[in-house]
Amino acid sequence: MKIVDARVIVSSPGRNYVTLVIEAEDGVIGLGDATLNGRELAVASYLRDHVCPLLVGRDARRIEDTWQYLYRGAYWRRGPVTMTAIAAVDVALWDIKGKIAGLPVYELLGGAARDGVMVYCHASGSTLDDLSADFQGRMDQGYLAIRAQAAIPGLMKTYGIAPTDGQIYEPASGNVPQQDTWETSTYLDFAPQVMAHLRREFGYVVHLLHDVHHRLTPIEAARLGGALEPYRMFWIEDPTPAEDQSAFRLIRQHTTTPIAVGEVFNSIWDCQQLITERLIDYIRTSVSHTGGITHLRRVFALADLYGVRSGSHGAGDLSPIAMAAALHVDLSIPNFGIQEYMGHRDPAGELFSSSYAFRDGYMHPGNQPGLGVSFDEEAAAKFPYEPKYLPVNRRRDGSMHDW
Ligand code: GCO
Ligand code: MG
Repeated sequence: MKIVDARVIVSSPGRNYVTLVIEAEDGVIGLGDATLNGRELAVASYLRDHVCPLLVGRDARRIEDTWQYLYRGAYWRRGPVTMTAIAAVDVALWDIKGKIAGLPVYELLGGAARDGVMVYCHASGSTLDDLSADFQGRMDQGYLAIRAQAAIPGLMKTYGIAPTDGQIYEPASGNVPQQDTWETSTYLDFAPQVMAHLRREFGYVVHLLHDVHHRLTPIEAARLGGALEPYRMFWIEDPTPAEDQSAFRLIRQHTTTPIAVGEVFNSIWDCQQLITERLIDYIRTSVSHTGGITHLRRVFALADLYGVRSGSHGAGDLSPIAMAAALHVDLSIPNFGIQEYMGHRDPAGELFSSSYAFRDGYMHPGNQPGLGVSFDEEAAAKFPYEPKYLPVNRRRDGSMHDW
């Protein structure tokens, strides 16, 4: 079954999504998510200019060979742009394979290893009272695990806090990223107070998570982990910039708070040391930024050998196609841990429809052949690309701080 067309659609129904549509003979369509938040057009060009022309005429059934062809065949390997592009092709080909077989993708991956996939959502607030209200609302919706972030007193703006008008917290529109201020000492004093507050108000019935967004040094992360131990966190996420993998040895020596890392990783090599030295508890690599279903399964298989569980990134910048693909993988692997789920806001629903569903804290990808997602190209044309960026961080002295 030959690929007859491969096209890239960049749309902005509220936020930017890059969608790869692969068309095989007999009109079978496969969808892949190629969204790289804030760098969308780089992946679109990589696909349009360098990958799509190579796909036409290839056998759509040969997923592994196509993956190897795009990865080994390119002199310049890895990196977020390349691996997001390969991911989109890979996921689209799994979608096609499922449709040809008449089976949901998780059946092709070995079948369901669990009945549902536990997901965590976000709760945030500009004050602790706002956070409590949001947290309560999430518990009422049935979530069993909640990531909590609160605005740090004294800082102009804290990333990850949704405005109270119900809007999302990013991305800002415009040609230049918004600038936030960061002050580690204030954060380190405040974060344990936030978790103490939530445990006091809501007890220990739901799992509590927190994202540090790569802001700390290893010894600061060790201090945070220690300070949070009484609140029995499910995890702290991205405590330090993780390209320095050996730094996690130091964090590990000081705390039993579980650690999750990996949403910005693109390949198994980025997390090899973290996994094989058991320096983390959850690996957060995602289907759309880590080379697709084919490569993500390899990462999770390595993690399984070392007792590390999956905890894939699933923020709103990953389109419903990526979300569906993640759920098929999550359902089928032995070492699933948890899946992030932020959901998608209208008008995204005018473009994407999906068969996955949430109930009582768990999600299921549905049983439609393939991924179970459809994409309306005509509707997408109504929402052209808009430049949107994540904010940047400077310290009070004006120097740039880590993301
Ligand atoms: C998360 C993430 C997001 C990212 C965003 C970047 O854990 O959900 O850290 O908040 O910042 O997905 O594109
Ligand atoms: Mg994160």
